[in-house]
Amino acid sequence: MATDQGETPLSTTATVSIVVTMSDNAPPRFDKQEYMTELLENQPVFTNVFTMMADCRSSVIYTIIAGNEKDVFAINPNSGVIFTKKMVDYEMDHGFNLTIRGTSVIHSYAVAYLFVHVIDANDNAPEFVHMEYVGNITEGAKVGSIVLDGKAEPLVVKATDKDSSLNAILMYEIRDDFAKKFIIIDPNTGALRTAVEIDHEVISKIEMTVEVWDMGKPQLRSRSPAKVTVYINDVNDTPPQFSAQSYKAEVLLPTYKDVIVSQTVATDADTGINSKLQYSIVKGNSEKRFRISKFSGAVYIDNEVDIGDAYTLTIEVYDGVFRSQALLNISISKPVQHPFHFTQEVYVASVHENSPMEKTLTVLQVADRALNQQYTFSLLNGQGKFEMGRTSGVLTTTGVLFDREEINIYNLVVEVGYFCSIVNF
Ligand SMILES: [Ca+2]
Ligand SMILES: [Ca+2]
Ligand SMILES: [Ca+2]
Ligand SMILES: [Ca+2]
Repeated sequence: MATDQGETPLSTTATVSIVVTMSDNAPPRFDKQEYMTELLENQPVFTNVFTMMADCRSSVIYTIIAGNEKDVFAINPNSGVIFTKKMVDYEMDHGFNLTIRGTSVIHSYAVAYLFVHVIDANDNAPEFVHMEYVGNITEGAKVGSIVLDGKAEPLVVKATDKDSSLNAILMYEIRDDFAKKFIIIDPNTGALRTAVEIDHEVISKIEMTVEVWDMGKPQLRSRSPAKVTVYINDVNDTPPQFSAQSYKAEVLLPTYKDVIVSQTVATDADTGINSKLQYSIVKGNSEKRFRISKFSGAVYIDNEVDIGDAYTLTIEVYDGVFRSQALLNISISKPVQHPFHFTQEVYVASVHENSPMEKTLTVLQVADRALNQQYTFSLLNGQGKFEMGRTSGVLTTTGVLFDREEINIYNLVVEVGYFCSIVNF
């Protein structure tokens, strides 16, 4: 109450601090409901993972009550330290969700959760899906063309890595310097492309080994490299070529049908069907004196009756796309008088049809045989069914069957020549 005397009322304040303490009966209490920690894979057993702590007036006994089905972890019941009992493999388990219970002496308890993230280590080397890859590319394909597999899909060299993220990011590399000039591998995808235009006639296949690395630390590479073969498919881009621009042949009279006149030869740098050649006479054979074997290029007499003195044939070779030509100059000449002749002008022999035996038919001989002269006999027609001993003059069959109904008489022409052997005394 205020008075005139200016009395000041006496008063004071007091602060009461109330400390709320845990009751002896209160259950243990974790400061969080959920905890999180990390554990690198492959750590030795007894590695400490985390320490669980719950407040309690009394001592607390810790136990793992769930999430430890694989028996990987143990907890020290008194300290709450969680440690490993087994090595952890990230490739098997990415994490564990443990439930921990803290129990007081009077059996009141609290529960908290610990999530253990397992961290990947680079403990797996990459491995190729296949050890061998085969691809192909067409010759002349422009730079950067994709190498294809047998199904005409892009050829991709592929490896896998059981790890994760950087530990499983792969880099491919061609090991051979020679192959690298022709083929480039995409380091990230393993797809193959051409580095240059490739000519089948120069190189028809490229073999290489490919290695793969991961990007982990330390970097691991596959235990063995993959083998890659790239075939360069041929294109018919090369014309056939005769061995000469013109050929010369001499035919001695008398001559007969099927006597060989000349053998023309052409080659083609392509392969397979692109070098399969066909020969024909395109000019100079209006009298049909000659014929050419379509596939061998051999030119034969076809009609010798009243044959002229000289012919110039244009021979053509064709590979399905390109044609090339050569000339064949044939001179028909009367035989010069030789100082020797056969013992007979005509030899006659017979052979049984359908006999597969090689049979000696007759022996041709030279009259006026001079000393030191070697004679050589050659059969001018009938090749295939008959053979002539080059120096013996023995005419035999080859064992190819004869059919009397097909042909019942063969006229064979044999030429004889000689060379002198020099004898020194
Ligand atoms: Ca790993
Ligand atoms: Ca790895
Ligand atoms: Ca070619
Ligand atoms: Ca060709």
